[in-house]
Amino acid sequence: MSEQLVFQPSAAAIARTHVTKDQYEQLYARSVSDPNGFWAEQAQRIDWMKSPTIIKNSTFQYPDVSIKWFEDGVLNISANCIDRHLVERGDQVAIIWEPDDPKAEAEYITYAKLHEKVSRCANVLKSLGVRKGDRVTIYLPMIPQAAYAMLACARIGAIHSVVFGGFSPDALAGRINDCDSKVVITADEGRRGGKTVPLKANVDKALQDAPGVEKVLVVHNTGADVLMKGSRDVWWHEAAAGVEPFCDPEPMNAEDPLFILYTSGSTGKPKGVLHTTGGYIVYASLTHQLNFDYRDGEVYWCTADVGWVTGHTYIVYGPLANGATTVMFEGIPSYPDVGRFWEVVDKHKINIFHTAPTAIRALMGAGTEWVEKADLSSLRLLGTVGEPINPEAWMWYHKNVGRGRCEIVDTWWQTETGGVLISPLPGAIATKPGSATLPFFGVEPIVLSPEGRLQEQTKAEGVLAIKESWPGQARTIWGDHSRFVSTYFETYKGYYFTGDGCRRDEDGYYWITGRVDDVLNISGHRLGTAEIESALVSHPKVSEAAVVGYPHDLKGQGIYCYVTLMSGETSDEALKIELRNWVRKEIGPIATPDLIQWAPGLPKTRSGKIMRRILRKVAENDFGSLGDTSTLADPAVVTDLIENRQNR
Ligand code: 6R9
Repeated sequence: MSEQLVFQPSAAAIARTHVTKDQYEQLYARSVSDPNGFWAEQAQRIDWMKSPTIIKNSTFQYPDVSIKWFEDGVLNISANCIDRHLVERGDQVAIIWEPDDPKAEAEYITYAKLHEKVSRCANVLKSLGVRKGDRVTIYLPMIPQAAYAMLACARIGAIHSVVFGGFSPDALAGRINDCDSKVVITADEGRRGGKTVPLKANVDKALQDAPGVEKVLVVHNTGADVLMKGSRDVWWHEAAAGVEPFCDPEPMNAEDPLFILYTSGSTGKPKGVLHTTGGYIVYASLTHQLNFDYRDGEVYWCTADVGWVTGHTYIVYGPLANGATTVMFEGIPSYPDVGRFWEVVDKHKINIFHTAPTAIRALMGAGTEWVEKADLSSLRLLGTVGEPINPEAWMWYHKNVGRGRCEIVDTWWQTETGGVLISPLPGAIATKPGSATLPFFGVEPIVLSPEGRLQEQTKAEGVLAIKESWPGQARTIWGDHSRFVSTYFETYKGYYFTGDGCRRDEDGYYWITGRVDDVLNISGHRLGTAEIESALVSHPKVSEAAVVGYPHDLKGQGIYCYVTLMSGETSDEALKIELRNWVRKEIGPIATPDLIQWAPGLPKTRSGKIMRRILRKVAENDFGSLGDTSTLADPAVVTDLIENRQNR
């Protein structure tokens, strides 16, 4: 599809926009030339207990990287997301909860109710011994208690670490131990797509390897019979009934930690990305308002899970800071049928709908009759996030879901960036299918050659880096600042390196081409090849494994595993199934291998390094251009790999 396809903002979008095209250009120029002035003004959208006088104090200078914003400001995020709305919109719905089962009752939680629920949870956490600065792991399904728990932590100054409910007990234990959580919040079970997920049983298993946990707070969700361990396990509803329905928000310094979120990197175990208070909430609320052109009274639905950063910033913190009505959906797009998203849009009269390209591609494959059946006239704007969107999926979304009327907002960002960095502002920026378009205020993207040369001409291709700090950015990796510095600031000194490749076209538009490191993006979920490899080699029959991504029609990328077995083991279908299940058990279902190839040997350099470039090419079926193979220790290995490739 042509890059020349350009969609100008609709007249309706122009008429209502918070930011016009001219204002975007002027404000953008100001935001980068005078960050202190620009962000001092933007900070006023937040209620501060003490206003900040120092705005930006950040340097990307290697190795002394230090990121601080609003550092003498004092505030509480829970008060900003709840209390300050009570006078004007106590009776307005803050959260609409749509259950997995369409026949079950939806819940409408007003800001007044949210205040009570969060306060009670905060008091329960205090009664369990949680103090400011303590870590609390949240392992919950998409139920309102997930938002209550996050906000309750923020209210008392505890640092939450939300772990996606699809992760295995092992993965959960690793994350609990890494940040030393004393308290875990979970549910008896979760529900998803008509199935149940044994969350409490998973926690029980995880805690065998996480002895530091003292208390487990359990939501009574499905009513399943679960084991409650005497002094350790506490029912949420019982504890909440016994505490006061109000709790003073703790004064927090702008740079006090708000949350840790584990995400995959190219090497080693997942990193605990740390976000702090002031800069994060200013950035989350501003980007939520401007990227979606959010107005009071609109119903906004982001289909992400709170276990990912999108759920943090664009289901909970950004929308609630703006006094929005935000939808939490417990289910999946295909249950009970592939019309579910559109039914929910119709049912709750959604104005702004935000989802991932992988969901769009899957629903596109299901045919247009599902979309046509529903009344989608409430929709005004459609967002996408999580991975590059192919122009075909963009066009399908625009034509069939948006019926040609809705702005499409492709938002590029990362767990580490806290909020959107590149995205069209509706009503201001023309869109091109497949491009995330232009940077947000204060964001200075640059394109570097892989060797690190700055590409100064507008039209350029290379790796994407960011020149200067913005308020929403992660401050460090929990317990490992040197890993933070080496991961993001060492390869291209003086810049934040995103790990993504990109093109910049003649209009300065950014086209993200995907990761250039060993991070996979499977249906919008981030996974490190190293994590999957280490799960595979922990199986007693596996001697070596190398994992790469390959193009996958629905998932964007699929997981391709090359596995070398211990000598004497039989390479058969039964073992492939066993290994697939093994990885699911070790990490979780999202990491299930798509293709496994038995590899008697892996292509290695003479110094023993696996040549992943070759493995990627074979997995992509592109072995005509393997590049330089002269450093291979044993070239015959490659012939075998090509003959036995799985992705034909
Ligand atoms: C928010 C989120 C980050 C990685 C990122 C990039 C990919 C996200 C994208 C996109 C192209 C978009 N990504 N949004 N690629 N266009 N609109 O997804 O965070 O889970 O940390 O993933 O996802 O590769 O580097 P996270």
